[in-house]
Amino acid sequence: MIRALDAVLPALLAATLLSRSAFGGYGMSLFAAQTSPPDPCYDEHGNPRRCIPDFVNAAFGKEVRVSSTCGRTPSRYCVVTSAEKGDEKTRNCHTCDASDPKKYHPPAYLTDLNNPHNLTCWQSENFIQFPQNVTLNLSLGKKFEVTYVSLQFCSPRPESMVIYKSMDYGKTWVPFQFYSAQCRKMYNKPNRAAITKQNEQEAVCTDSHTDMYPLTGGLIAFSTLDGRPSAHDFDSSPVLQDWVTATDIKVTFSRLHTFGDENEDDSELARDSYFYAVSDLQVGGRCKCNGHASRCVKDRDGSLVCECKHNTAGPECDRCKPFHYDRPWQRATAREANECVAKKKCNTWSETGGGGAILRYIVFLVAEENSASSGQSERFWAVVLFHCFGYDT
Ligand SMILES: [Ca+2]
Repeated sequence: MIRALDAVLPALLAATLLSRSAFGGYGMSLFAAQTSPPDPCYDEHGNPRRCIPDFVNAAFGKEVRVSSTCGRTPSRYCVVTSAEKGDEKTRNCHTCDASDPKKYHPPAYLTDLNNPHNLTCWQSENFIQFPQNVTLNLSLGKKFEVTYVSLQFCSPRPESMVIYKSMDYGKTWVPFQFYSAQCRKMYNKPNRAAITKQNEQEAVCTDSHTDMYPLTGGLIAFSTLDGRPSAHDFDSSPVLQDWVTATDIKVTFSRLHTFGDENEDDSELARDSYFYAVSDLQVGGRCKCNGHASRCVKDRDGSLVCECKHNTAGPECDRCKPFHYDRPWQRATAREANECVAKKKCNTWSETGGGGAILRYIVFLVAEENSASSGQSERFWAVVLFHCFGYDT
């Protein structure tokens, strides 16, 4: 470390001297320009343009509420390790113990750092089989535009499962996607139904990714726009903009895959081999700001909100900020920022330089009204004054 610093320091010093001699007194402003990058919501001329927050895994580090986790009382579970179909099954048994960090499989392992060389798996209790289910519930804290939901399994993938979304913080849920080896029987849905312009906002069922193999490491990835006709014209499809919007994601594991041995003689061993285990739950998407913010930040209450630009306001920049109602709010598109604008009348006052004089006159009037203590007109002028100050800020 010290040796590295020895090598770096002279280089830094030389670079500093060089920049001073080359740029004279402008060394600091050059540095300042580097530390405050240009606002992506405005172009180089200061004109508003669409801006969007970075693409993130919105599940990362978040708490997932699950309906079942193994090891509340230490319990045996067994992993079937035959590599290929038709091979003789071998089972290796272990203990799940929620009080032992070496043997626990808590829900936090669903959204921790996913290191492929050291997988950490959440695991359910054994043999919670249909009609009982196991649910994973994730709150994103605000509206996101979700591109995909993915699960990487440590156990075999479920025989049947559903991904749901909520747009109202978990009050109501709609299905995003059904997965089942038997779509009709489990969910009364046709297998792999076509999505047309008429049903773009409908969840479909598929039997892909429902095979029992691989016994570990299988993936389920649901892409919200995949196969939906208006996806290529997302900007002008309110239906799909709505479809990808979610505040919460819920996954329901409906049915376990089994080898059909759970009712045989050694059923206990078999049943201890069937559970759901997931190493990584991801929700890929962007904080939803309707094209009017380039990032989301925590507000004073610790809630995630858009950092709204273009004279917009609200958690999703979904309305115009006060005194900027001259035209209706609109989502920004690639072509048009659709910024909110102040009412023209007051703009004109400011632009012509008359605003100041008029405001001074209003202040005078208000003062006079105050001294006259005429309640009604005093309120009226206060409103006008408030209005025009608002426009000027
Ligand atoms: Ca993990």
